Amino acid sequence: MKQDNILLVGAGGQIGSVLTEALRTVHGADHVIATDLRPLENQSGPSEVLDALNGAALEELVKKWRVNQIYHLAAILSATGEKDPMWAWNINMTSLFNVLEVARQRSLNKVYYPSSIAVFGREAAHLNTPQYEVLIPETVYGISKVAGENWANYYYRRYGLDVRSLRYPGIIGYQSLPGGGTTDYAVDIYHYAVRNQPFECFLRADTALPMLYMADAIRGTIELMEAPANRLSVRTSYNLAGMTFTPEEIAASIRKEVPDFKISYKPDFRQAIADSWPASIDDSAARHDWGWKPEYDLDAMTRDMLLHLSSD
Ligand code: NAD
Ligand code: AKB
Repeated sequence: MKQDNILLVGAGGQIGSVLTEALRTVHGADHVIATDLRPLENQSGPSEVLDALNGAALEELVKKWRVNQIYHLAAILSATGEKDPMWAWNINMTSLFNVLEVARQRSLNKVYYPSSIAVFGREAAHLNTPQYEVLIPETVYGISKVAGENWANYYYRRYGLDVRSLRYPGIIGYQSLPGGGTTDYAVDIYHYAVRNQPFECFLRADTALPMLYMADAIRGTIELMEAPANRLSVRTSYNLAGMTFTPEEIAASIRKEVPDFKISYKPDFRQAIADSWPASIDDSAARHDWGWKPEYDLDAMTRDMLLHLSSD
């Protein structure tokens, strides 16, 4: 069997840094090339500097490393994107087109492109949001993800390019810090808890959002990418669920381990973004097609987060 050479774009981010190491374990460290805007430190395999807006530079790296799969993780997330919508749109779309075009022109095997629960807006069902639902997002980030999912589907149908995608909920992990999203509070809160500091939450106490532990997100991503192509019925992006909780519920879960933990609430502009997103999503298509099943619930995640952050 031909050895895969995998290039990650945006490998220095919250998910990319963890996914890079997981892919190196599966495919061999020398066959996973991590790239980002700035030099990446503490790498166990090759890394390069790449601005994904530069399609020629991306193609050079694909040739240099004989790449046959790209994981495209670079994006401007929901909260940062609202500060400069045209800049965010340009980065999210131009980088995607550069990845899709080099993959098409050089006949790469597979492309991974994460989407988000940000594709949904207030018109979508708030609870158990279906796979096929009206998509009227209210952030430039969500608009770019709806467009991106449709371009993924277009490249699959028109050119036969094997693009695969998951609509991640908010991802929570101890290994890395989040990069400008609306769900970031659910990572930050654990860092305050292990330092015994009170936490001020930028969302209201009762704001329920879909979330997923990093270990599940990484396993799900690799399982999707390894699934036989003929099992995949969704070529836009699969809904992926793990758990749902509010800020007051995650604080209560932390209090089971850190009884004195204190939280206060000061909602800002991110509240409106969160209010436009579902509280929970239906991932039965992912479960049916390629066997998706999350392992962590809120309390299991809290124990694991606090264990790892306390030992740092
Ligand atoms: P992040 O912001 O932590 O990391 C993104 C990385 O992309 C950063 O390291 C950044 O330097 C890099 N980047 C930005 N512009 C670039 C460019 N022009 N060229 C090359 N690299 C560039 O994001 P993340 O949380 O790791 O998310 C990864 C992907 O997963 C994104 O597409 C995001 O939309 C998606 N996603 C993430 C979450 C989550 O909760 N983290 C949820 C849903 C979807
Ligand atoms: C964000 O909050 O922007 C991301 C996401 C859910 O896409 N974490």
